[in-house]
Amino acid sequence: MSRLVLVLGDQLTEEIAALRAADPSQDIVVMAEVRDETSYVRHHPKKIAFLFASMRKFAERLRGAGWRVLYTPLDDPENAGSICGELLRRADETGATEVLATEPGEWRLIETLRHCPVPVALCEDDRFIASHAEFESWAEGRKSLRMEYFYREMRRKTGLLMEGDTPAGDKWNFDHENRKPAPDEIANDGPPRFDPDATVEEVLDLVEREFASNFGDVRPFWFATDREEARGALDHFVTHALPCFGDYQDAMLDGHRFLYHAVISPYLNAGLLSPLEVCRAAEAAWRDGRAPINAVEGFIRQIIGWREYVRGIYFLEGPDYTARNALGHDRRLPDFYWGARTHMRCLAQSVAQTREEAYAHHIQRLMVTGNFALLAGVDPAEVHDWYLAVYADAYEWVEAPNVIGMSQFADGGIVASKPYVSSGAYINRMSDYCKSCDYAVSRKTGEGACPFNLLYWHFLDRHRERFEGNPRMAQMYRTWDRMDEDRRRTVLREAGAFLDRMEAGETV
Ligand code: FAD
Ligand code: DLZ
Ligand code: SF4
Repeated sequence: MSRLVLVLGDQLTEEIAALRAADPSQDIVVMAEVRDETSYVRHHPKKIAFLFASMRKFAERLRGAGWRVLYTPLDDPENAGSICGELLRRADETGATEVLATEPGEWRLIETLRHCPVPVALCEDDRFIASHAEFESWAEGRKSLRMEYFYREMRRKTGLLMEGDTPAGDKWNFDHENRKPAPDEIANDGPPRFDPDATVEEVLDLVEREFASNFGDVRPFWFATDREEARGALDHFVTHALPCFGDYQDAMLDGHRFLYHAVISPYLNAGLLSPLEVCRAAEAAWRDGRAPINAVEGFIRQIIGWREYVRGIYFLEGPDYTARNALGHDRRLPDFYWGARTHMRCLAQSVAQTREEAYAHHIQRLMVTGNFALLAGVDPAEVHDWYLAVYADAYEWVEAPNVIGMSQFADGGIVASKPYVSSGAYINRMSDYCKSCDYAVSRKTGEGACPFNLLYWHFLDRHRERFEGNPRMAQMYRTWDRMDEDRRRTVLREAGAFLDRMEAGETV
């Protein structure tokens, strides 16, 4: 008796566990574009287009490799609208009584599959370096789950940048050489842009028709949509950007959206690239003298360190993680996150880029959009929904720990040892946004003062009880306490007035 093999939109590799466990001569692959998946948040049209085009091409690839594939496009009149609905329909059609699937990257869908009317056997998703059991055993009994120690385990496990038992270059972490302010010249034009072929064009038309009111531009569309193109994007990064990756990892420039970033997260997360192949390509560049150790170590740490670590946290913490709100924040997400006008250049730029590209790099996400939401006290659930919707690489397993944990401190300090908050000074040091902003970053109070300067102290003041005992924040509180009483009152009053105007829907 044949079985159905479910392949989800972010499981596009022949190495996915359910395919490895199945038999192409008997079992039938099911793939489906469904409303339930396109609507749990209002995804950016580029994200939907990227996934649908990549799914369609992957289905063809599987057919070419001898699989029977039942593929349901979104506009198929028979489309049941949900993954389980499609499984049931295909089970009726083929007489299959069981489904093999690879564990989804979101609790919501795991629960759905567990309660599907057709029995679903879930295989663990082993595209990651650490299994659930390994992460759990690393975490067990630790007072704090800091990424750095986990990362060292992953280095030992993979042998990446290791000379026997010793880290290459005699150090685990070269970050003190990284994170320079933005340079005047960027010697990289960004990722390669792939011209849409007929399959992609068809999907773009569909997405334009069906998701016209979602935030984001579907065209111009330039993402890779199959493995070969994604590999081309990786090779391009290693040659043209990796050598400077570490130095300018935290820089932001008005005219350069990608700087020296890889722009491969959509491909990694959807299965078009594997984390180990990416890291091996970077390591080879260092071994051959094509990229320095600070760049390569920093890059590999993002993948076998941060990426694996956040996934571990998501599954360790369980389905209620996204509902956490340790700081009790409850403000609405301001409309300028959805493109309404703002005078804050850093936010306007990061949001405009997000609308056009479905991409922003880490520091824009953490220190501009994330920083502002945290300082302003926005409800983390709203912040979470925004990030899950607007980035082409966003799936809950990776997005939630970054947003709820790292960026919004809503998990109470599991991921971050202190909140990632800064005044305008940090943004000014790392970017050129402030030069063309309506606000003055040098002004701390009064007409035209940078809102980040006001909100920074407002945040520290309102969360004093929680944070003043944190040794990493003691200096900030000492600085605040040294200000004279009048000045502190002015800062808090102006910050409050700014938040009131923002809530009232004024352009701020
Ligand atoms: P590069 O800067 O070139 O880094 C290389 C790779 O390292 C990335 O492709 C990514 O796979 C990995 N990586 C780097 N940092 C992280 C991290 N913190 N967590 C996981 N992987 C990491 N990443 C996502 O893949 N999906 C998300 O939904 C997502 N949401 C985020 C939300 C916030 C608030 C923050 C602060 C970060 C988020 N990140 C997310 C992490 C990071 O911003 C992106 O992975 C990165 O910007 C992707 O662009 P890139 O490929 O150019 O990355
Ligand atoms: C994100 C997404 C979207 C927009 N659409 C589909 C879809 O139509 N069919 C599908 O199989 N997967 C889709 N996905 C990816 C799933 O939402 C993803 O597998 C889960 O969020 C778990 O990571
Ligand atoms: Fe952003 Fe303030 Fe700089 Fe304007 S002055 S770009 S609001 S940090």
